[in-house]
Amino acid sequence: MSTLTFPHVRLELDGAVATLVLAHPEVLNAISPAMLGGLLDAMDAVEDPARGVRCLLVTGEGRAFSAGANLAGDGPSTRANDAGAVLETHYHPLFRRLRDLAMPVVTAVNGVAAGVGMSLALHGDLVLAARSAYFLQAFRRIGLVPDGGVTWLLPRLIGLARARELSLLGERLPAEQALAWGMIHRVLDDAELLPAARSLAAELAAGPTRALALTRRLYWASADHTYEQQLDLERRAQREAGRTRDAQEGIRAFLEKRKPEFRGE
Ligand code: T3D
Repeated sequence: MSTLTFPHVRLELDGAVATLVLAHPEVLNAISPAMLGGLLDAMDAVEDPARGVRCLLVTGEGRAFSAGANLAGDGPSTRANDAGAVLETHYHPLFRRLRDLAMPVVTAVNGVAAGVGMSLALHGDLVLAARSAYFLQAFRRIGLVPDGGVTWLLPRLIGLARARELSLLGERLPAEQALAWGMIHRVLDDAELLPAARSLAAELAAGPTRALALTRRLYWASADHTYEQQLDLERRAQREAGRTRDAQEGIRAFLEKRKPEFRGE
């Protein structure tokens, strides 16, 4: 395993799994412009083909996933003239890269995920949470609006009524309730979270990466598409997937009654 360090971010590379750790525990991994720079640089490493990463796992150091935007220093309180500017310059490029990443993304929510930290957590294809974790639409508590794509994601995950309620009231949503609402995928005992997330990430990393990347692209697109558009996109994606070496290997392995060995090619 090797580790790359960036401002308030650590990238742990273990085989085909990259674990992106938000690493500013003194402020519950609140996201500052410096951390955002670190995250974007870490994404360059994740996407570097030479590193062979086939699954990204995102988690936080210490007792939080992330408390959202860092309200100290050069946080939104000191950008009163345009608290939205940093969205355009930093957050949106990061979230678009996560959306377009050519591999599955797992998020392991190890504690509070508040504000834009909750938005980040929900960008996982699979969201795992510790039993003690909770989600918080903290924005309204400081007079800001939900951001980081969460007003697009939340209604699609849990329905408009629940999304509105979470954002307007700013009440804690415990992990178990988030699971019951279908917002996240698994809740684990706190000590089990990281081992379970790593094991799931390793399983995904050993999968047919190009087909998995196309699959996540299909689901991201589906929310804005008609049925006919989606049929067309599926057809084009299937043509691409069918040409991969992994598809040939998958079919051959099925016929030979053995486990396929996918290489992400
Ligand atoms: O321009 C832009 O950036 C626009 C983008 C905005 C997007 C957003 O995300 S807005 C929402 C920002 N986040 C919040 O409003 C949440 C603020 N934090 C909290 O409400 C609480 O900390 C939590 C409910 C998340 C956790 O509470 P608790 O009691 O477990 O911990 P704590 O004692 O409040 O926090 C521990 C430390 O972390 C504390 O520092 P200290 O006293 O030990 O020196 C606290 O100040 C610090 N901390 C927590 N959250 C933030 C933070 N420091 C800076 N920014 C934070 N967001």
